[in-house]
Amino acid sequence: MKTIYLGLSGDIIHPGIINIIREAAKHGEVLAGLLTDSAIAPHKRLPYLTWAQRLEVVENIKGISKVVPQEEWSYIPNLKKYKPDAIIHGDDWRSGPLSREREEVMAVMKEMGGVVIEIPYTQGVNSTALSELMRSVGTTPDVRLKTLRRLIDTKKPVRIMEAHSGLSGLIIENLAVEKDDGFHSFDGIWSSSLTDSTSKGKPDIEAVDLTTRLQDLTNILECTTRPIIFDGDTGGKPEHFVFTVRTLERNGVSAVIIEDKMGLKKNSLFGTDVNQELCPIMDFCEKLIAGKKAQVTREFMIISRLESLIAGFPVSHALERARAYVAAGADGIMIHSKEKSGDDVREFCEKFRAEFRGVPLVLVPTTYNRFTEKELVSWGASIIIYANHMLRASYPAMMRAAKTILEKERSLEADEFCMPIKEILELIPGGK
Ligand code: SPV
Ligand code: MG
Repeated sequence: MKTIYLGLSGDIIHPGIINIIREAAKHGEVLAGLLTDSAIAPHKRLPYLTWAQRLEVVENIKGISKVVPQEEWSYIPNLKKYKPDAIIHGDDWRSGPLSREREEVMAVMKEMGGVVIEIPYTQGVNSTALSELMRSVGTTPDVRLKTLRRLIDTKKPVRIMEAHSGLSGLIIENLAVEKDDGFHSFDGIWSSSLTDSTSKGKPDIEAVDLTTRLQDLTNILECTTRPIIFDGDTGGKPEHFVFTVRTLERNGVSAVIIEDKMGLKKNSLFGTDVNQELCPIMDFCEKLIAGKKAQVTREFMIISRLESLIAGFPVSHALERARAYVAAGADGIMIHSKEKSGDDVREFCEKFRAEFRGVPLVLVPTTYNRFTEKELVSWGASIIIYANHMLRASYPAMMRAAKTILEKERSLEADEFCMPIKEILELIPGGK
């Protein structure tokens, strides 16, 4: 009996996949290579189902004889390991980003004396289109909340972008850019105190009223499915923070980041005139412990944000606090700095990673923005937050259109800076 290899994600099973399995089974025993989350995550959206759930589905499909993990996006390592007589694939990989992979597979199979079976792609149904449809249906708080931990376990970096409105949330949800290694998109959303308050024309001081922050967050929750990291400012008093944790969890937020400042918080990126006092270590730990005790799910994350470097203290000061916060139960550490060189953050990352290999480390490279994601990951970053770019991009665009109208005393010339009405109507599902 011949062995026919079929690589699949098994997340959304549709007639096109059943057709490939049926065709494969005609040639021999079907060996399914089930892609792991970490094989998929850098190239495509994380599957809706976990690997174990997908395994249970795929194992029970008629025509599949055996399932093995495919740990890489590329088929090659598994082809070399299992040496099947043939690999089967839809003929859609002849063009587009998979065509290079196809060539490599062809070469390897030839070398091993095997064959490549291509079958006509089933028109009108494919996983990507179905996935988009599922996204338009939405998600549940439970599924959304758990996604961040899955992403941290499978992808480096987890790429987070700020949203301050439903519209900015929609861009983050839907935008994908095709690169050599697949599609790049944002993995999740940063609910920023700075951009939330700025979009309302207010200063970025402490979130005195969580209710107002949550109203805006609701707009984002309603039209997106990606995980959310909430900027919790200082978290307030422990007695208040426990309610914040529960409220965020109930809404399906994956993580809250609280900063170790004290008193009336001001934005960390302000000039040097800000003499922000830091919270005593023990008091901050007490707040963390209260928050961790209050959470209902296992997956919700409380991340501690170190303000030592912002307040002018050395890396050793930040490290001492990081140790205390991790010991108190922090699920991750965010190190913040406004130093352009990035030297202080880099030093912190390297020293932190030497002590804590597995603790998620969050960076916000607003000022040290010349470093690429790959470079920041090499320092030890797990999550990268682009904290304010959607808001900062929108303001000059609005300004330009408004100025043009004032200058020309009509709106004709402003049209070139504006999205056509037709497109804006089509942007929102059901908006026409
Ligand atoms: C925010 O986005 O509100 C933040 C990050 O807290 S920063 O503005 O860089 O302090
Ligand atoms: Mg903030």
